[in-house]
Amino acid sequence: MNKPLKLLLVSTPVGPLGSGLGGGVELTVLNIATILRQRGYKITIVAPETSELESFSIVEIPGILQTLAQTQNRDDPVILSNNSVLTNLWNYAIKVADQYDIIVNFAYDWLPLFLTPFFKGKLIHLVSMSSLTDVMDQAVQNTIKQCPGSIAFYTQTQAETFGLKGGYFCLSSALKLSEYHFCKQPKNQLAWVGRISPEKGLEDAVIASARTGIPLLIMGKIQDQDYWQKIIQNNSQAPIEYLGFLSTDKLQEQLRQCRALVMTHRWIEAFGNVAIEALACGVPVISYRRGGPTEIIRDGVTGWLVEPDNINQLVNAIQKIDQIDRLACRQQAEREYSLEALGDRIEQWFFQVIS
Ligand code: HBI
Repeated sequence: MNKPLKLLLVSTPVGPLGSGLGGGVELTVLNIATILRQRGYKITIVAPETSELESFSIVEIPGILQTLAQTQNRDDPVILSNNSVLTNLWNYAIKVADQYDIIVNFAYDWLPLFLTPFFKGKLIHLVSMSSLTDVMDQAVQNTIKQCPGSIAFYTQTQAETFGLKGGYFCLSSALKLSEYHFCKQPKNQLAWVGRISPEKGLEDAVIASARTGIPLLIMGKIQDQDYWQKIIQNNSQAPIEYLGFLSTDKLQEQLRQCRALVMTHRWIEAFGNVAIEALACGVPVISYRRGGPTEIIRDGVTGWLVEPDNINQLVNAIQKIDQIDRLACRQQAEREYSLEALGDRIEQWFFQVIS
């Protein structure tokens, strides 16, 4: 590589980096920035004000946070409030675009997708969720038609929810394996990790915990307080413990001591970063056979995939979790989800786009 490429990473407008509001995409931005800086790229991150991301300096942009796409109806119009941080983020990107070789968008929003053709082939997108609204589906399809290869998804399953046949890239995901420590002998407890919001289906894991009598550690940001309160009221006997939204180190410290991670999502999870965090600690994953986790978990080898929304099958899988070899879980993470593997996939994508 002659001179190092200059990259601008434009973060999600739903919350500052480090707040947990951005869910899995916060970890994705950090991992991509980390591996590419290691490979000599010049990284600039632009994100809502008060964002923090380890040692990365961030261009902080003010404005009203964007409505969560997963709370919208399928036929909702595009929302762009006055002084929207999304608009402000992209006004900034337009202003500085000529200083960068590649601009990577992490927002699941109409505006950056619509702008793609005006950025002369240097604006590319990681779409962070499955299909949710007609207006986003249309924007994704148009962008791929006008600028083939400019969109990447985490998984094939996720891409298919947009009715796509090709013209896109699948990045999968990754994590810093050195931050996750293998645990051979767990305590008699289960883990549930994620944004506490209706699309994540926490109530099913709580009911499974009550039925098996195995304590359930719950970790993640409470995004929908009413939803959380309802779960507590409806399951007062369940042996659950809420540990809050934890840093990666504190999260893995708790997660590694669990017999399994339970994934009970209602929606088609685009990937499921929490699944590879569990595998990296040697924790098997029990998940609904829906979305990204179906491409991560080796059924019967590194966890169990069960019929979606079937709590009986969830309970059965929990009761046979000891059949899974915890070391095999860690080894899968090392093979498929290292930062190096992600770095290779990202560079493949970049070179496809640049050439
Ligand atoms: N909603 N409108 C919108 N834009 C985003 O970028 C967005 C979102 N909802 C959730 C989200 N991003 C992140 O939590 C992803 O990691 C899923």
